[in-house]
Amino acid sequence: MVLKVFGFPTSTCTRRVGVVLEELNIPYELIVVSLPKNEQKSAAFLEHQPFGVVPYIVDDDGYEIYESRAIARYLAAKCGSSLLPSPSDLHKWGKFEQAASIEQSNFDVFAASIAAERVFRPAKGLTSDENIAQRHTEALAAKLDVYDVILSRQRYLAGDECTLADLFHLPYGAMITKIGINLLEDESRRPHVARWWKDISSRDSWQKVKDNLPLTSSQ
Ligand SMILES: N[C@@H](CCC(=O)N[C@@H](CS)C(=O)NCC(=O)O)C(=O)O
Repeated sequence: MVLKVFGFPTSTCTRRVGVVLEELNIPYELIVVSLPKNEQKSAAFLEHQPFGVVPYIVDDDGYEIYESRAIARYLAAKCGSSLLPSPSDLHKWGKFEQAASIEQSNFDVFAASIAAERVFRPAKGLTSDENIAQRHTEALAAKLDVYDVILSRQRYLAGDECTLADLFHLPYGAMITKIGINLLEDESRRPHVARWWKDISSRDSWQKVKDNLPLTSSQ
């Protein structure tokens, strides 16, 4: 049985899993759960993901897991990939966990909120709060100033090797960039962030899933 991803092709969290599947060359099939039709709130879906959000995966041996970052860690651990340092290399693993935590506390919280106000709410015909979008854009800019200092000393967020912590930024980073928020590509203000963003966003894995997750993998 091929690994199945239950998600939505353009969903940021589904593509967070997609980019990791592509990095690891794991064949997969996308089973579309329609967000516009609210299928993620159906009783059948809630049996697998009780919070009613995509994605979850069913691995080739029937094992199920949800939460995009947990799925990514599970898959990288299964493959023994260097994208996830092993706890046996304690110092490297610690820096990876630090970087993964930085992404959730200092990036995702703001970028997801900007996307909610500027992309998701308008798409659903809901009014958005421009003050929140503005405030969170300013907050994210300040956090990325700190990223620039970190990335002036090392190539990636956890050290000199790319890890899942870098890849976790791709879906929301690409979304805010696409709507014209020039925080990641501004070479004059944040040259090291711009170098890092260009590096991770040009990876083949991301190029394959950046617009949507295909129904089946290309391997
Ligand atoms: N922390 C979860 C978040 C999942 C999530 O928020 N998924 C969104 C799509 S990116 C969703 O299903 N939204 C529909 C809804 O909230 O009903 C993860 O990373 O998997």
